[in-house]
Amino acid sequence: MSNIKSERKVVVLPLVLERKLPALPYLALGMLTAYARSYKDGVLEDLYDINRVIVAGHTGAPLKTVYGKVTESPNPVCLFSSYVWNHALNIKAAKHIKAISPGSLIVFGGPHVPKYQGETESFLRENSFVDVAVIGEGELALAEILETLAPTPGRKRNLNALEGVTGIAYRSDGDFKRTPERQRLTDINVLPSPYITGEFEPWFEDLPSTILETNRGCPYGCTYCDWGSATLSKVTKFVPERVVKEIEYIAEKRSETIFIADANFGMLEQDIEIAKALVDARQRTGYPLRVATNFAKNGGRRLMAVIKILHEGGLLPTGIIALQTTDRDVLKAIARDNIKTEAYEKMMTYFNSENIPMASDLMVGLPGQTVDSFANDLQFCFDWKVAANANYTSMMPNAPMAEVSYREQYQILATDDDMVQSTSSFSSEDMQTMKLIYISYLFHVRYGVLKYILYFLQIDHQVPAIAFLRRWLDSVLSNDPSLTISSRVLNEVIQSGNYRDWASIAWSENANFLFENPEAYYEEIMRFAEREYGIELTDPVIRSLTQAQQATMPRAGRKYPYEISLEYDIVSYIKQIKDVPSVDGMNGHIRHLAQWDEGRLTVVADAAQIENTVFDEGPSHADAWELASEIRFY
Ligand code: B12
Ligand code: SF4
Repeated sequence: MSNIKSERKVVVLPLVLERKLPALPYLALGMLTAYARSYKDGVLEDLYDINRVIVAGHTGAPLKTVYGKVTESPNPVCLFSSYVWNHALNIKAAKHIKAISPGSLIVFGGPHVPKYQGETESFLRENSFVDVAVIGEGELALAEILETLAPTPGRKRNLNALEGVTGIAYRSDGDFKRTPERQRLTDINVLPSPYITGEFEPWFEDLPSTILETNRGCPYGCTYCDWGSATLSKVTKFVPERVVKEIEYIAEKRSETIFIADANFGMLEQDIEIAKALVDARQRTGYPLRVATNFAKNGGRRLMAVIKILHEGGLLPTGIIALQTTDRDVLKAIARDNIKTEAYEKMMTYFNSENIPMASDLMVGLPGQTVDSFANDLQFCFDWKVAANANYTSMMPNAPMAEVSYREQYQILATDDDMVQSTSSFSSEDMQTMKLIYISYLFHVRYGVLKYILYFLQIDHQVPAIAFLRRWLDSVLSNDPSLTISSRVLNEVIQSGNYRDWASIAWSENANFLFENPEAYYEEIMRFAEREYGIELTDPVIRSLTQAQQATMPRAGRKYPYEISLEYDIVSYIKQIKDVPSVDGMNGHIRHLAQWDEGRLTVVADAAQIENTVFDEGPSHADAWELASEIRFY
């Protein structure tokens, strides 16, 4: 039956479906289609019409356009790349596609496709419209799938033919088949760059952020990590010439942020060359504006060089340290005890000497964790002047943490949306307490509402900041009558936002009572400190702290630059803190606030920050609620 229909190539549709996201999970699909085109000198292009990556949803074409493409192509191959944030959307769309095009071949891949024995089968059983699930690295697997299922005139696709393709699971005669595990590529340079080959060409311009892959693999094997087969493995690298070309392409397309996908950027010698290429691109084209990545965890020479190059080139406003926790028992439980906290300390000391503000990721909900260990992690970040950014632990399907034996060992219970709720070391009530401590930290330290007062209390009066916040929380929760403003702060500002899952806080006019008169709150806080810790603060000290602290907060109607005179020179006082990598134990080596002469403080702000005191952004590593001044250090 050699009619027109049989001569038509089968259409391959790589679909990126998105809601309202700052970035798109597009890179994987581009890697797949670029390789499929080049496979065996283009043999697949004779058989298939491989589309460029299609974006649909919020910023792309409406979903119905995609569905239209599906129905106008006989038996298309639809590719879905699944991550935790788009999996549900992919599933919904795939189900619809199968309904309107029963002859379509639905192929799922990506880190959210479960790899564990039994789980992959359940995934296929629950989602009867998925034909093939690819586990792990996908380029070769997809090319082989397409080759094996090459359209034959007059014959229906026969999935049984897929038994020779490793690393997949598929539906076969009403049952499921799983083929042996696929070994990762030893030389990833056989993979063409999807940027250079134009896989994203129709829409790739002015993207807020772009992903750059310079190597694959990670020598560590943290149990919560869902990087599937890439962890605990040898690192394979792309040659720098290729990466440099990609950087040039991305910069020409004016992408603001380049997110380097490596697990440990700064670990390899070639990373220095890549960092220089990024700075060079910025100088020539004005882009990217910044670089974000997971830095190497060894604190080594190459890492320092990379940080210096990126920072001096204006690309690294904040150094990010993937701390997660400093607790030895927790590190052991999550198999991360081969990453030493001392190496982080080395890194932070370096960041400090280069004057680069620091942020760190922490995790809430790890096995082995307790309320105290989490509080210690926050205290560690406070001491090292690092803005802590806590993420709640979720059970990613391919993380070692999802294995039944591990879950049993640590008695891990998760919510319906896979967020860890309790383990053998903490109860679900403890989890709520950790969230509350974190969100109080976020408001008072990260956003700066009490930041300088807390540093002062810790350094001049040995009141550890996180212990103070915990005592404040306990007292407010037990209705301490002296904490009337604090009670409103906790109930009407801190707890009013959506802090349940993603540790975010936002406020609007509901916080006016506080920001119209922060002085009253500071007075209450300092009286509370005096009473609880038996310390005495003089009026000039209270006045200097209050004035400096409130000056760094936005205030509606104020003119900038805003300059104030202070009874004590707080700028010189804080400079001492700025100069040391960690404030831990600096009490004996500091000139206390009350020992300084008079001083001045100048605060600057842009127009947007002076309009009101509403804060409606979720936290990121570089959020900036506190205004810029000589005292700000993160
Ligand atoms: C860039 C990145 C981000 C960026 C942008 C993400 C985006 N929207 O594109 C940002 C910083 C926003 C981000 C945020 C988060 N991320 Co992230 N991120 C990454 C990172 C570093 C790179 C992703 C990438 O493009 N890799 C390169 C591609 C080529 O590799 P790949 O994705 O693995 O794809 C290969 C295979 O999986 C397979 N494959 C993939 N799709 C398909 C499809 C088909 C049809 C086939 C056949 C094969 C296939 O073949 C590909 C090529 O070999 C990965 C880690 C990593 N290096 O992969 C984490 C990763 C994807 N992120 C992860 C997580 C958990 C998050 C967060 C939830 C973290 C947090 N706690 O806040 C957030 C949530 C984001 C959100 N929007 O809600 C997890 C995802 C786990 C999961 N099950 O989905 C990863 C794997 C990290 C990890 N180690 O756990 N992330
Ligand atoms: S969390 Fe980071 S260091 Fe740990 S295994 Fe995953 S990629 Fe590697």
